[in-house]
Amino acid sequence: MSYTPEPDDRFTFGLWTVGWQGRDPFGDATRPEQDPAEAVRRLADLGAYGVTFHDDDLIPFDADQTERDLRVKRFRRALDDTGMAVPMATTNLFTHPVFKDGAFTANDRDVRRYALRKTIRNIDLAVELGATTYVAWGGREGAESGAAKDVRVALDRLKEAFDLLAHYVVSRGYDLRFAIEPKPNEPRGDILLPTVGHALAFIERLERPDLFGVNPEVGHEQMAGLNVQHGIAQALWAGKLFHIDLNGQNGIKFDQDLRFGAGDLRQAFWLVDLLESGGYDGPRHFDFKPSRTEDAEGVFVSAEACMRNYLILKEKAAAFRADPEVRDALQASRVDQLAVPTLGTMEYLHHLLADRSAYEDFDVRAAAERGMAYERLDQLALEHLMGVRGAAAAG
Ligand SMILES: [Mn+2]
Repeated sequence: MSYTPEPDDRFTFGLWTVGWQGRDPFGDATRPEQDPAEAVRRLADLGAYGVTFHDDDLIPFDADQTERDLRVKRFRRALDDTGMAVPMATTNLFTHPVFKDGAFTANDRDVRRYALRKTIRNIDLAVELGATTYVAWGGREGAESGAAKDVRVALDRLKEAFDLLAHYVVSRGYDLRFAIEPKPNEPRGDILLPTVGHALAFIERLERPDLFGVNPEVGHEQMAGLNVQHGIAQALWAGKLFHIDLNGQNGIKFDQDLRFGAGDLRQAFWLVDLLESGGYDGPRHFDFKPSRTEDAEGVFVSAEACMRNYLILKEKAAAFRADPEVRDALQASRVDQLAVPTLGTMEYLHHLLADRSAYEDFDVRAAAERGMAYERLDQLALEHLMGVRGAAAAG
């Protein structure tokens, strides 16, 4: 296998990823500004399927209508020339100082009204360009101190904003769903809806929960010390994995946004295994920051590596699943037995209560003595990942 991406692999990149100039809290930009149309062409050459954007990635915040039209036209021409898609778009509600206390949950009401209008304006453009998913990352929706934000009231305002946006999309007849992106902190000290679990619970309180899912980011879950595979499995289980942000992170520290495959490689392996077998059919979207040590060419080396690493892990996961020894190990660990309902068909609670073999006559000691044989199973996975097994199984 050559690990060369093709549009059918559905790899997408945010314009802000390869376009990141390397500005961080301690240093200036290390790379020149990038033309979005050029980014589209370069990514298409590498075999990507599409790009995604924040309004401000494409059109400068203070552009007038003429400049706006010109920029959109240039971008659209690049899309048409390359056949690249725009499956998702989002709003920048965090860079401009007006959003320093948040957007939909800013204490200032006029800021909240402005944020809604800015979002709706970009929803129109997103739909025009063919997007069917609209991501909402509330990086500034949070606080640094306890008295600054009444969180219950802030959640009322967040619900109000999402209910209004859903109403807008339905009233315009748009084929567009929202994907809420959780993050525990950064840039705010603490951000609202910090994990996939918080977001899933919030969605059920909205007027149109069917229009809302999640956009988990690998690194954001790992910043909270969580198992990203577990979070994404629960989103899939809830039918809410509308989109995904793939990148890399090394444990609980600042948001590293490493290329996919860097950081926690074992979690990346299990994540690809899950995405490829768990019924996710959306884009494989990369949201990373090419290290600011790289020049304009290094950015695309990094982008290409994201796709390559995904394809390598996809092959490794398939080889793991096809390995006869793994199948034996899975059986020895009784992994298949978890799929058997705990009560039989036509068995009810009163049967369980009357079943002496379930309790009175149950050999607790013997059951406690059974080993689960997970170490052998996990070692097989690790050996596939390390490349010392699997050539035969894959070939
Ligand atoms: Mn991130």
